[in-house]
Amino acid sequence: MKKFRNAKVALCTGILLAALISFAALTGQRAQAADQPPSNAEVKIDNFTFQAPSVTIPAGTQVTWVNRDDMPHAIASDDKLFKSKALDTDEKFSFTFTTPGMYHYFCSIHPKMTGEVIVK
Ligand SMILES: [Cu+2]
Repeated sequence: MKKFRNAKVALCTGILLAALISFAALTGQRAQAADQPPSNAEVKIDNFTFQAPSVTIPAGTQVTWVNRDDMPHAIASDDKLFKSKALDTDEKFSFTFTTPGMYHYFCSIHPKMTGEVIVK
């Protein structure tokens, strides 16, 4: 009987702990969201060019490339930080830049197409 009660107490403590942890996690997420609103930037690929060819963003920004051409294109960074598959018309590829620096990239199908992302 005593054993049973101990198990019950342990179960209750466990549930309480789990609830506390999820509450803390939720509160933490909300605080972070308030401090850093999600920022996004878009680079269109049209007529064999990246528009704009140079974008300047704060660290933590997600850049999304959208292929508006009727030809497939693929995004690859010079330093192999990111690489997309071949994007067909209207397909997208996203990458979040967390570290300040200059990031050069090109189209791996048409290497003459180049662009850069400057992260502040
Ligand atoms: Cu291309």
